[in-house]
Formats: sequence, C-alpha cells, structure tokens
Amino acid sequence: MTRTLIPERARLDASDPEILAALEGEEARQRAGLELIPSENHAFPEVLTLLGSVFTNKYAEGYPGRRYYGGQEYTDVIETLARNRAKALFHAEHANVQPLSGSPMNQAVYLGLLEPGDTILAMDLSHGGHLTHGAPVSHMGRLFNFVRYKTDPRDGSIDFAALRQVARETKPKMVVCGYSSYPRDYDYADFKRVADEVGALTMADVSHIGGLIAADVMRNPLDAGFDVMTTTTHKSLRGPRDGLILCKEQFARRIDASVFPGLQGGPHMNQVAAAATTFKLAAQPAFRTYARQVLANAKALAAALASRQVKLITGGTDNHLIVMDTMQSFGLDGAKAQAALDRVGLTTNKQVIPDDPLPPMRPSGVRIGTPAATARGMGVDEMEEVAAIIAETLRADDDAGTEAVLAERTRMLTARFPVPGL
Ligand code: DSN
Repeated sequence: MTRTLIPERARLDASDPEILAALEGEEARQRAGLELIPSENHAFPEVLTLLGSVFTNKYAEGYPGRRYYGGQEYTDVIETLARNRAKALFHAEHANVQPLSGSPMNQAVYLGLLEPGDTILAMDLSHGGHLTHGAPVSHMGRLFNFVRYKTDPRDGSIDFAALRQVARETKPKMVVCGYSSYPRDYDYADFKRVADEVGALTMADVSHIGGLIAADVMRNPLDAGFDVMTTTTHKSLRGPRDGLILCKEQFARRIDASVFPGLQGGPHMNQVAAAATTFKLAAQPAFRTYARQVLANAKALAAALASRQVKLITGGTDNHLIVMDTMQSFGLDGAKAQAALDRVGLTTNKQVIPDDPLPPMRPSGVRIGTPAATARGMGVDEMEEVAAIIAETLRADDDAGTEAVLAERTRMLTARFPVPGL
C-alpha cells in the first residue's frame, strides 16, 4: 500500500525508514495511550516546530552581545526575549536560559556558588528529592558533602524540626528544596528561616511545578526571598527539554560564568527559541486555566484512587503528582504494576517510597500525574475512569482477557482527546 507523506516525512522515509517507523510508532503510542508520568507532557505545537528549526545549526557560545562566533543577529534576539520573558514570568532579577537540561542546570548552580566539599542540605531521594540533590550515585554526591532531610512518617510532610536540627549540626552552605516525587506543597519561608539561621544560600529546584508557578497556582520561592530557583521547561511548562536558572542579580555573574564557559559549550539555540515561545504562552490566561485544571485533575484522580482503597503516599496530593504504594494496595511491586499498566495503555513509572525496603528497580510504588492528560483536554470526569482502569488493572492478576478489555477502555478514552501537535 502506498502512503502519502508530507515532504519531510517522504525524505526521511527514503533515507532512514527504520527511524521513520519508530517515529510513527511513538506517535501512535502517544495517541492511543495515556501519559501519566508526572514529569512528562505534550509540548506546545510551536515548541516542536522550533526544536526542528535551523536554530539547531547555530553555535552561540557566550551571551547576547558577547559571542565568540559571528552571525548572531537572530540568536541574540531569541535569547534576549527568552531571558526577559523568563524574568517577568517568574518574578526574577536574572535568568540564564542556556542549561542544556535539568542536571547541568543544578550542577551549574552548585559549581558556581559553592566550593567542592561544601555541605549542602537537600531532600533524601526516596522521600522525594532528585538525583542531582546529592544522591550518592550522582557525581554531585561525590563532589559535595550532601546532608539530608526527610518527611515525617506520621503524615508524609517535611519534618522541619528535624531539618532545622540537621542544619544547626552541619552548618550547610546551601539549603536545597524541590522534589520529583513529593506530592505536597510547602511554605518556602520555612526553608528560608532555617537557611538564614545558619547563613546558608537558598535554592529551589521547581522543575516539576515550574508551569504551576508560572501560572500563579502554586507558591513561588523567589517571592519568599530565595536566592536561586531552577526549573526544567518540558514538564508542567510544556516547553522544550531545557534548563532555566533564575537568581538574584548579585549572583548573576557567577551563575552565567558557571554555565558558560564553566560547564557547557554552545547552547542549543533551537531549545532557547522554543523556551522563549513557551514563556510567552505560559503568560497567557489560557495557560492559567490549564494549570488550575492540572491541580483539579490530580485531586480528583487521588480521590478516585483512594475511594478504591489505593494507599497514597501522604494520603493525597497538593500538586500535579501522586505516589501509589502498590505493594500495600495490591501486593505488587512498582515494576510489576508499571508493566501491567503499560499493557493497558497507561504510561507510569515505578517509584521508590520513603525509606523503601525494596530496591529502586523493583520499588514499592508507582508515580503518576496529570500534566499530559490535562494538555489533551481531559477533566475530572475522565480522572474517574483513569482511576477505575488503574485499580482494575492492578487487581486483574495479569489476566490477559481482563487486560484486553481494560486496554480497549483506555483506547476509547484517549480517542476523544487528540494529542496537541499530532
Ligand atoms: N526524570 C525527572 C522525573 O521524572 O522526575 C527528573 O529529572
């Protein structure tokens, strides 16, 4: 059967049909399935256009007006727009839009503002922190002396009394907050108070909730006087896979020098262009409506799961993400639960829970979230069906017939909500 392809696809079909087939497979997977990983999203269609643009071709080491190579008329335009829009969106004095992604973004902050061996107080990985917040397996964990705070086992919230105690004992140079699997909000002033007591800098890595902060539906650490805030731009912000550092003016020079030439070479200007457009779109009223719905959907999904006797870490959510204890709820480790959900078209990720007795590749939980489903236009009614499919799948005992029926329910649900940009 001959296919009609747009010219770009026809060219790729001729030069690399295997990769085209994988691209089309991924498009079909995203269309038919439902993306529930809380750190993933469907980028704005404009972002996909700019990522595939000729800005990919351009080297731009340096900063606007101070580059090492010629031909920077347009790269200077996009980077200046990106910086100014980011500052306005996040109420920041300074923005650096060049970090290639989340890990180099955080590394640039530590390396720019601290000395190797300095003590940093950050959240424990299994309690919700991120690898770059000093997990022993990360290079940052070897370069700096990370000390940890955890959540309170009674209600899963941050244990600020214990945090203050560790800070007093260890005198960190920096206090880091931010999370990838903590389903609650907090008052950034509580961290700032502890940091001020011990003379530490404050950094918030808000990668997961950057879009929700941009839309003013969650608290902004910079408004609480934080020194530095970092965020990736592809999660709740729906942008490219970029990193963004926002800071007080007094740290601007050290942050810029740390990103380039300290850590990176040429910035990816196609990402910078896409980030600039993302910041513009995130400032629109429509994005605020989207962000509110992300939160409403997460609350609805959490409530619908809880009503089906699913045990949720901290009992619910204040943000876009939910961690299910699949071991306690279904007698399934997170790897088995993730695989079963994959088979019915729901994409999730296995997740360690606080002080997990099981190993990271076979942990006790699964993490889910609502940014991508909401970008497709789903609302609280659809969350009820998603919760039902999740609970029925994880109680189906791997029964192929039951899973086939549930997979069809996922397809019926997703068929009504096109993927933006596809
Ligand atoms: N990998 C991201 C997440 O899933 O939370 C964080 O880097």
